[in-house]
Amino acid sequence: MRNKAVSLLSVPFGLGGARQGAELGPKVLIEAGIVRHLTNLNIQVINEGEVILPPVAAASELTAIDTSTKQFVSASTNLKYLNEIIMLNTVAADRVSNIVEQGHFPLILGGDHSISIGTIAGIRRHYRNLGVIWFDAHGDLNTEATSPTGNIHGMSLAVNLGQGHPLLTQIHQSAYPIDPSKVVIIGARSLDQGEREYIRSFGVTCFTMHDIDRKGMLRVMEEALAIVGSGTDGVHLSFDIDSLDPYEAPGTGTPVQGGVNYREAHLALELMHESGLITSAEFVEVNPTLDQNKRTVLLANGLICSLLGQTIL
Ligand code: B3U
Ligand code: MN
Ligand code: MN
Repeated sequence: MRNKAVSLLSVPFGLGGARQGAELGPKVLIEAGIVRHLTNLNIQVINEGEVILPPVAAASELTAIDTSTKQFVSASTNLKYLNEIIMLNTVAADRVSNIVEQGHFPLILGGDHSISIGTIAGIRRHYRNLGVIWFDAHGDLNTEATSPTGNIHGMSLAVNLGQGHPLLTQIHQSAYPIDPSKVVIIGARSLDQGEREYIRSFGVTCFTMHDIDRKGMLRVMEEALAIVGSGTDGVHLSFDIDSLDPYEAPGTGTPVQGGVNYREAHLALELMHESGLITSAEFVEVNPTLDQNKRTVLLANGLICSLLGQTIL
């Protein structure tokens, strides 16, 4: 992360979420001055523009696109917007991969959390042993079989670990696998039964709000960074703004009370900066249509600055 140019990539996509509006996140974050703030930290920022959803041919609900053959195939699924999510993430993976190839730090602005299927697919092409820190109120570890909603943003971590619809996991073809024991979820307080079972059986570490209350954010982050920092060659931060308490971050589609507070979140990101371990990051699920006085957007801006080296003194 240190001394690297930052490539800022916008992914204005919201069809993976429960409500409309997350697609407006990147524009509003940029309008709030994120490029200027980072430039003030002496960071070279390259604005890479947007990942645009390619035209998706009308298809019946029971078909999906196989990106390797470009054919419609039977998907027999209740996954919402599967085609759109396949197409979007296939493009996003190449864009992110390109940024890593250039030696820049990829900073991705979402979008709902389904975009991480593509961003992490792109990153995984370059890191043999990628660690992942997943800040979230949720586990995002559902599959078609366990999802209560069919919303793919609740399945993205599972897909990133190779579980889920084959047309989604296929986006990760020719990438190095992620070891679930190098994945740490932080801030969880809304897990579905299938997600709990997944966490236990695959050895993902999950620091729930209970753990944060008991140990404090400092110790949680020390333990998390020790896990993702050993035996890995890069660490991706996937930061869902709904990890924060809705009082701090009302502008998000699926708020859950009892979340991380403002100071804990800044501390966590400052510690990630200090560790020097983070090699890519995304900030997702900012929904400006649900925000109150730009509170969430300004918070997300500040958190990005903490991750990239802003200090109080
Ligand atoms: N676990 C639920 C709810 C949810 C997941 N991610 C978000 N909401 N943001 C689901 O739909 O899978
Ligand atoms: Mn999420
Ligand atoms: Mn979430």
